[in-house]
Amino acid sequence: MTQSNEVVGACPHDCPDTCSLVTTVQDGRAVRVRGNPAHPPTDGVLCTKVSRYAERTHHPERILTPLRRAGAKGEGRFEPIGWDAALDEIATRLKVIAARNPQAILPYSYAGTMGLVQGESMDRRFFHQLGASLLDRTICATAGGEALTRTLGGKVGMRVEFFAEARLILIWGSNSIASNLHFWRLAQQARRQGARLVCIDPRKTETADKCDEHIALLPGTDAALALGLMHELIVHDWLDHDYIQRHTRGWPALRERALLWNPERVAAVCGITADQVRGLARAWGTTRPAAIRLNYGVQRCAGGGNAVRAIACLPALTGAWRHRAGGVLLSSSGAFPVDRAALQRPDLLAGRTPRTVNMVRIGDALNGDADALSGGPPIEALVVYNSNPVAVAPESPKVVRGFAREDLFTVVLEHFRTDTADHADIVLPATTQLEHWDIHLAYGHTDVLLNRPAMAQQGEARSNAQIFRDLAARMGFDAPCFADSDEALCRQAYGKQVNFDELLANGFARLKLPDAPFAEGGFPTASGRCEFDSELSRKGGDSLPNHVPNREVAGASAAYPLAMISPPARHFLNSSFVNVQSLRSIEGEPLLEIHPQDAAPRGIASGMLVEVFNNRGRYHCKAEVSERARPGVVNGLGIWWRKLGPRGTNVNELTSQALTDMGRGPTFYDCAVQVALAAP
Ligand SMILES: Nc1nc2c(c(=O)[nH]1)N[C@H]1C(S)=C(S)[C@@H](COP(=O)(O)OP(=O)(O)OC[C@H]3O[C@@H](n4cnc5c(=O)[nH]c(N)nc54)[C@H](O)[C@@H]3O)O[C@H]1N2
Ligand SMILES: Nc1nc2c(c(=O)[nH]1)N[C@H]1C(S)=C(S)[C@@H](COP(=O)(O)OP(=O)(O)OC[C@H]3O[C@@H](n4cnc5c(=O)[nH]c(N)nc54)[C@H](O)[C@@H]3O)O[C@H]1N2
Ligand code: SF4
Ligand SMILES: [Mo]
Repeated sequence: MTQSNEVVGACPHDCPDTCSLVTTVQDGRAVRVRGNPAHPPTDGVLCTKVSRYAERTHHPERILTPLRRAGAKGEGRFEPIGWDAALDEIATRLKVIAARNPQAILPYSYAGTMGLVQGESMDRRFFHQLGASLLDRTICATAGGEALTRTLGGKVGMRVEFFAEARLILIWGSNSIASNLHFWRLAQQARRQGARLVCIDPRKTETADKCDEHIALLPGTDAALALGLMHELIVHDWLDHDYIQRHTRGWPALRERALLWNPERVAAVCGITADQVRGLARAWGTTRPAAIRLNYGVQRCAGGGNAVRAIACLPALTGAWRHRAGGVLLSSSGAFPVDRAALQRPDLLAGRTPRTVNMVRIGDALNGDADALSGGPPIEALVVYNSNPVAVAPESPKVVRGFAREDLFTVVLEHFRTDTADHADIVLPATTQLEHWDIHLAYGHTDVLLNRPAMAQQGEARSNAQIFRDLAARMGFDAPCFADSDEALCRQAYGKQVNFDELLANGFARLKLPDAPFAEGGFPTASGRCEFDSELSRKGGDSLPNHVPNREVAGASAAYPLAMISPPARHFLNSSFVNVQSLRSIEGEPLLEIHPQDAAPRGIASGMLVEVFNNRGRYHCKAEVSERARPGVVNGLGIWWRKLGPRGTNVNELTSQALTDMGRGPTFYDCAVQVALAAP
């Protein structure tokens, strides 16, 4: 007889929607994963990717035993070994290095799972006890996060559900249909009730197709556009003087700056028309309620922090915050009362202050760059989990060279033989979300989710937390916190701030938050006001938001005249799912979108193999001649696994390790290239 049951969990992926999942398990195998109809933000719907989560979990290429390298680094030849042998070898190697200097050991992790337990608990305790180098986890959101903190006081903003009531929605730097599907459903609801949707994005995305207007500005020019909107708000007096006076700081200075940005100047910088600037300003100045869904696409360039600061000022100028359907939302993660000290135990450092390595600069760090190493020792051992840096980190020629170092000891905890796992000395099989406990926050809504294991661990896979518990035991770490089970860690994540019984019963719990957080001001900044003028920014020079041009502006270099952006693919999640055949079939192959005007002089037609290059590297892919690209800008779509791309590279071959103006973030979309037909 078949045994069938349903288990409620949480989507682990780095996506603002953090869906509640219902997994159907038959005879110990997950057969179906669907969206939980009882969870309002999920509303019974999942994206195409995660509806294939069972296919990913039971994939024939899942790593199910520990492996030891049997070929050259990067070759991907391994032999299975037992857990005891694997753990002994790792502990022996780490002990030798730690005896000399534990800072020569670097953990490298990101949000392969956003779970607090499998992402930032026992692992952190382990590395804190060891005294290993700290990792600055900057690869995604820190520029925007820092900018929001300087302006609004934290990663806080509108409640996502109220976008459905807005009359005007600016979708700014986001391909919501691809990367924030559940917000898009709310935006459509608003549109059915008469709202106008405007998409601000250099690329004509599928989201832009469905909006009322698309403003295809040049990459990295968003702050100029925001300043231009302010200019028009001032000139036409579309300002809420009472709100500005009571709830903001620094208006006279910002006003003076904005008056330098008339629509003609903005149009020239942004590569759009002055009428587009005027029209958008009129809409923002005269429509109520008006809301901005800002996303991380705007902050992956030299001035990304300033761009987010400038945009985040707009709602206060018009008093948009007065209405629950007005304001801005970039991230809601600051609303979650996570007890990180309990989970991560920084006290285990016991007064030691290891150096910090910025994950964006892993290429430089592994190649001995003193600045990237923060003056500390060379990296001798790397422990990678929840991330695929060989594919996702910028300037891959250097990243690959670093991972190929024969004197580097690399451990990778993974589900699959990614480009990174191929460079490991030891690979450890990790469980997926269907096989372990976890607890979640979200950055696109405000519910806490619990993930219960739906089925047994597959093969010999162990959860990340279990692996670090086992390693801690091998290293002789005997503090009681190294014995906490995964379920106990779930209970520690929020302490008494969230009712765990409610989570056990429903799988989710709502945080109690006001509908309109800043209707009466009360921003969590030092001044309690929306800070146009920020003390924190003053330390870095300019205390007001400004337009900071890209380092690699379109058209500025004769050798590399095109600007390239590289947004993620709809049917992948960063580099996850690239190996799931049904999804790869939808995505097809790595593509470069190029406008007909840029393709014609280069003799490029759709389907031709092109070489995209700059002084950092060369990348081959198929061209798609398309008006989805604007003139002067090419779109390198998706973070493919290198080994699945033509000639074994991906788009990060070209991106740079330069950092943003705030938050030490990456500048993936600030990248000048040239494109030519590839030699056969
Ligand atoms: N399907 C899918 N969903 C995802 C992901 C994925 O890989 N696939 N990744 C997840 C992750 S890690 C994150 S951080 C979020 C990202 O979420 P978003 O930041 O919303 O990312 P995208 O949807 O790629 O939207 C970014 C958009 O910004 C545009 N853009 C690029 N440069 C600029 C610029 O200078 N100005 C403006 N205005 N726009 C610009 C790009 O063309 C792109 O359409 O999505 C998450 N969701
Ligand atoms: N050119 C370019 N590069 C980019 C971006 C871009 O837009 N353009 N986007 C950037 C952004 S926003 C981000 S967030 C980064 C994302 O980069 P990463 O955080 O590296 O994300 P993924 O590529 O999804 O890789 C996550 C890996 O974690 C593994 N994993 C998942 N769950 C678990 C688990 O429970 N245990 C273990 N051990 N492993 C697990 C998955 O199998 C997967 O291989 O990429 C960045 N890189
Ligand atoms: S990736 Fe995003 S949209 Fe898809 S199931 Fe997960 S949380 Fe939901
Ligand atoms: Mo991200």
